[in-house]
Amino acid sequence: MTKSHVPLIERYRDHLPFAPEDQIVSLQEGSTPLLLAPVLSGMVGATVRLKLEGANPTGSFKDRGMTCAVSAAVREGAKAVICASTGNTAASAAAYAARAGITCAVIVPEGKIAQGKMAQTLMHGARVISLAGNFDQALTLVRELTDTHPIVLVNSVNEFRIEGQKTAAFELHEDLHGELEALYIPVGNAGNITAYWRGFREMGASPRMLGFQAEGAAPLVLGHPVEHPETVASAIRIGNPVRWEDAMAATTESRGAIRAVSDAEILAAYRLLASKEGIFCEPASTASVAGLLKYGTDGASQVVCVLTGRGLKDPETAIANNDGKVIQCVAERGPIEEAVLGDP
Ligand code: AN7
Repeated sequence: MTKSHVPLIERYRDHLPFAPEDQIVSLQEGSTPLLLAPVLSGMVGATVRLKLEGANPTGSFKDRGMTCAVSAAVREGAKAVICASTGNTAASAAAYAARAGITCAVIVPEGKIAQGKMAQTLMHGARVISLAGNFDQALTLVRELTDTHPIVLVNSVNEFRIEGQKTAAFELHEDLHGELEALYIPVGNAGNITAYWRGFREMGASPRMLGFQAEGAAPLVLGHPVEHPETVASAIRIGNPVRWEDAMAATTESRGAIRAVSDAEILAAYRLLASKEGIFCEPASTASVAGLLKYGTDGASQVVCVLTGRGLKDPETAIANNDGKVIQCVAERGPIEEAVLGDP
């Protein structure tokens, strides 16, 4: 098997809390591409690479943690898992639960999760509860529920999630032979930045951890929870991150920072990546690139932006933020010629 065909837990078993005899639930996640970004590199004067986490089986980085969380749940004999989610955790939990043959419930903020994620979650057969409230309220409620019912919580408060997610740092460390100087990463609930830092530390590496929140949902930048978070990047519309302390420790220890980018900057990076680098990822992912373009590299020459989820997750935002017009045409030679070759 090539390494891309090895389940993440098998590839990194020495670093993960699973024994060889443990049955694992895998969709062959991890081992994602690391792609050079020539246009971005030219713009910032450094070698910029993109970690394409949307290449995971359900289209986001969540699968790394979910293979571990669901495998551990099954090992404990669990029959059900639950999460609160802005969409990607729900899609991933639903897929891994389906694969494991256990049930899954997800609580999502009403009207605030992208269509692709909703489609996935429903197709995998999860019970979807649309909450008249935001992500932070949903998470508080599932935590209460799992305190009193035998359902395993698979949000990133679950340590197995962080353990699985840290493998992305292992891959970067291997692929770049330890030369990475700075990591640009979107931050919502702050599980991912926590996990990368843990992974780098286990490899003896310490690149600067540069996290980016959307301006309207930037509690870690403001230093206090945001009661009504708002951003076009629905995946990171989170006002009170669970991994608050861990994220602050990661940035302090690595001499990094958590900073804010505006929705306009997120959308500009979203269009730039798709139209100039050929990479279509969802808006939350492009917070990392928006941060790179806004704040620069501060002297680092080898940097990586983590692109956490695919563009197809959120078709509505793509269609709504596009000036490329669709040209209507009758089925005749002359009008077609004009439509294809005429002035735009
Ligand atoms: C594409 O799915 O929180 O800082 O419930 O989907 O580890 O939370 C998603 C988060 C970045 C932020 N990019 O990661 C959820 C959820 C994408 C995401 C984040 C999310 P964390």
